[in-house]
Order: sequence, then C-alpha cells, then structure tokens
Amino acid sequence: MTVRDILHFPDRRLYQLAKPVAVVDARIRQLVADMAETMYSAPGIGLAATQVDVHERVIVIDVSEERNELRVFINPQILERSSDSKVFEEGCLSVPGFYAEVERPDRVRVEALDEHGQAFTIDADGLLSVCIQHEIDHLNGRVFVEYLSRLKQTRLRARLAKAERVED
Ligand code: QAP
Ligand code: CO
Repeated sequence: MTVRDILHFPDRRLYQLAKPVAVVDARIRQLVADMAETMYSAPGIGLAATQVDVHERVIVIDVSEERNELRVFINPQILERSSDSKVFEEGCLSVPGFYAEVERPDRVRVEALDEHGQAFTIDADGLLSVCIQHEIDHLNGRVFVEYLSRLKQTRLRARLAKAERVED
C-alpha cells in the first residue's frame, strides 16, 4: 500500500469527469488499498480517485469512530434522494484548512460495486450520506466549494493563492 499525493483545489485535474470501472480486478484493488492508506494517513473520512489523479469511479469512506469500517464504492449510482435536505459543515482533503456549510438531500439510496465486484445497495443518512454525495461530486468533477456564493469562492481563491506564496 502506498500513500498517494492528493491534488489541491483549484487544480484543473479535479474538474475531470471520472470513467466507470469496466472490471474490478487486481489493479482496482491496488487503487482501493492505496486510497484507503491515503485517506487514513491524512486523516480523512472520504476520498475519491479523482483526488489522487485517477479518473475512474472509485470512492473510499470510513465515518466510524474507530476508523475500522472501510467502505468501498465502485461505479456508485444514486437511486433515490430524500426530498428534505440538511445543511452540514463540510471539509475536503483537496481544500485543507477550509470548511463551509453545504445543503444536500438528507438521505440517499446508493447502488455500487464493492472491491470484489459484488453489487450492493445502501440507504445512507447523517454523515455517511453527506460523505457519499461529496465524493460522488468529485467523480463528476465537482468540488464542494462550487456550492458557495461567487464572493466566498473569490475570497477562498485569494486566500489559497496567498498561502501558496508564503509556502514557496
Ligand atoms: C468529505 O473530507 C466530507 O481541511 C471528506 O485540514 C467532509 O475527509 C464529507 C480534512 C465533511 C462530509 C463532511 C480536511 C483533513 C479531511 C481538512 C475529509 C484538513 C484535514 C476532509
Ligand atoms: Co473532497
């Protein structure tokens, strides 16, 4: 297992649309293992392949306290969204140090393949629901900051550009 480099907003590669996985094979399982390692070492609760510059539809999530309930979603599809929505404070490993409230459907029903290529369906609510929706957005080339007002996005870009200059 290897910790992979995470792309940082506003890297253009974060806007790429990920392709469906055709076969869940050893290569995909290697990707899943590396993504899990990368997420746990960050530490984070979710990571999409897009964030490690692999543009295939693979997500890893662990929202458990103990950090021992890895969930793998390959080719995830949202089958149903609840009509009621909730606001949640989100963060992202691709936008370190930045958090903002985002409104999304409260619950989702999701179908996906696991790391063995086995199909499963799950009804998610709470943090898991937010996380699944956030990560599927990544696969569609969408970063959560795009839900913010133009003004907030402009301020964030200015702040990140400044932080970048200080680091170099
Ligand atoms: C997405 O995000 C998410 O800024 C996963 O300095 C977040 O794992 C879904 C992280 C919140 C739902 C709610 C962020 C780590 C981790 C940072 C993450 C940071 C260090 C974010
Ligand atoms: Co993210």
